[in-house]
Formats: sequence, C-alpha cells, structure tokens
Amino acid sequence: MKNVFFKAITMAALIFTFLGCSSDDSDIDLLNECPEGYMGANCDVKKTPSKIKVTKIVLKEFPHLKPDGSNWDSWLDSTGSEPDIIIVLWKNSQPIYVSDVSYDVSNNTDITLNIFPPLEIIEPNIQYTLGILDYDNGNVEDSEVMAGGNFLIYDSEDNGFPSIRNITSVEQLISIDFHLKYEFF
Ligand SMILES: [Ca+2]
Repeated sequence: MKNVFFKAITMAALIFTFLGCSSDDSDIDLLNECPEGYMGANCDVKKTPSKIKVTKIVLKEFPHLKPDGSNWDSWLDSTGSEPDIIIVLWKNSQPIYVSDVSYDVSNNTDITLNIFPPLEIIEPNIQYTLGILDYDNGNVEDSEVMAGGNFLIYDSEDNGFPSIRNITSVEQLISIDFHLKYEFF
C-alpha cells in the first residue's frame, strides 16, 4: 500500500514537471526547427535565399507582331516571317544568360528552355533585365527588342518560395515563367 502511494506521488510529480516544461516557450523554441527558408520564434520570418537556381524558362506569350502591326521578319526571310527568338538576362548591363535561337516561333507556341547547369542568382534582391529579342543578321547586337524590362526574380513580398515565378506584362504582351530552386546558408 505504501509502495503504491509512493508511485502515485512520483507520477504526479512527473506530470507536473512535464506540464511546467511544455508551457515554457523558450524550451519549445529550442526543440522546434523552422522549415527551410524561415526563421523567428514563430517561424514566420522569411530568410533571403543565399542562392536561387534558374532551371527552366518558359516563354508563354510574346508580341506576335511589331508595334506597327507588321511581321517581325520579312516573308522573304530564310526562316520565314515569324520571329526568331532569343531570351537574354542582364545583371547590371552584363549578359548573364543568352538562350539559343528558337527559329520562326508561331503564335501560341511556348518556348521551353531547360537550363543545365542551372543559372545561379547569388544576389536575389537586385533587379535583373529581361530581353526578348528577334534575332536578326546572325548576331545579338543587330537583334530587335520585342519586349523586356527590369524585374525582380525574387520577391520578398511573395508568399513562400514559389517554384515557378511568372512575370506578365499585359502592356508588353509577354508572359514568362522562371522555374526556380532556392538555397539557404
Ligand atoms: Ca523568322
């Protein structure tokens, strides 16, 4: 009987200790690890990625005609009158990515560019420049700019870390997807 009573007291002490511990926030924080990319007491603060890898670019919409309504290329062009598209990304006016040429891309056709090894973005918070060009005369310099402009490849205001970041400009008639992987220190 005495032994049972002693056990009951021990159990009560253990339960009390457990409850006391679990109500202490600092102990919980030591035990909890935040999901990758998050920090803070409630794991609701986004970290800035140390590296973003661009694994694929998909151009889904582009201006099919020049602003004056004419075709990008002449009917006499060896590739045909549709644009011969290259996609270029610049960082501080330096090209960091130049795609192969996709010849004579017709309307409603996606251009899918797998990038291997991936393009590595190590400064996620600065603006990059996108250029969608009609490749003319066999060199990038002579190519006509179909659309483009500055954009953020990473937006800290976004929810989470989207694996596909879409950039759309209704004004410029473009829609382009960047497939991304994030790394954190
Ligand atoms: Ca063409």
